[in-house]
Amino acid sequence: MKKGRFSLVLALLLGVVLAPIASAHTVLIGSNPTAGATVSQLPESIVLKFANPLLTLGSSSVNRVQVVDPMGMTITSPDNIVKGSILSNVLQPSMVMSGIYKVIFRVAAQDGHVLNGSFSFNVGDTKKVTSSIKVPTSGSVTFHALANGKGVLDGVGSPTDTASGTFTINFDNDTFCYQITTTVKDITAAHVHAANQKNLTISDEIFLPLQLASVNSKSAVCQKEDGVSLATLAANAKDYVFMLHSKKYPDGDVAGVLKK
Ligand SMILES: [Cu+2]
Repeated sequence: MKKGRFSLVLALLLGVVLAPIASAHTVLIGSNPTAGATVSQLPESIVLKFANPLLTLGSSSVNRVQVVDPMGMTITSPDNIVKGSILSNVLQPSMVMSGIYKVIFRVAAQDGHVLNGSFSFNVGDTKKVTSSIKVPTSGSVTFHALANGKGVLDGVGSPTDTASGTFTINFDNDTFCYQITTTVKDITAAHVHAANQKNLTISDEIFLPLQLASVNSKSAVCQKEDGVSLATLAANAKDYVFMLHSKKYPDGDVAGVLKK
């Protein structure tokens, strides 16, 4: 093969291989509210703008955005609206509070490439926000929790089961380590949920998933989490519960508030 022709073939091959990769990565180029912004009021909707048009498959939702309020409650609606490169969702907060709101999104570009991402914005006065958004860069904090069936919303959990857990947030490496001891049998899932003690509600949304390997194990299990989530949990631990779900009590067998 002549050199010129070889280059042409090579260029064609590279073109075929590289072109999809180059165009596959769509990126978030803007949002309202913008990432890290402090806004005085919660807007009526969250709007994300991407570099490329998003994939739509009829009415099925492949593009999603979720906004989680400072209590860990999801306030986005089930309807994700896509118009070209813009994804939006109308916010439906049951109550508006100041603090850190987390935005989590998952979108697909038209070639099917999936982009996951998250960011936070703050609602409230700047002073308050700077103190609440501060993520420690070192140190650790440990919480203990005793869980029982009465801790589950409306006390519908097990009348006899109990559990205790030790939870350590380590800001040196943004890890969440925990160990759970319990009498609960056939555990199906373990989570940390946001709990509003005032209204006695527990969010269905999982704030942090817990690994079942931590249950009745001899050593703690650790997982990496983002600093904002850990700082939120550390600052408002009493507003969070750990919950064990079982085959017998799928909506919650036992739950208990995190205490220092
Ligand atoms: Cu749960």
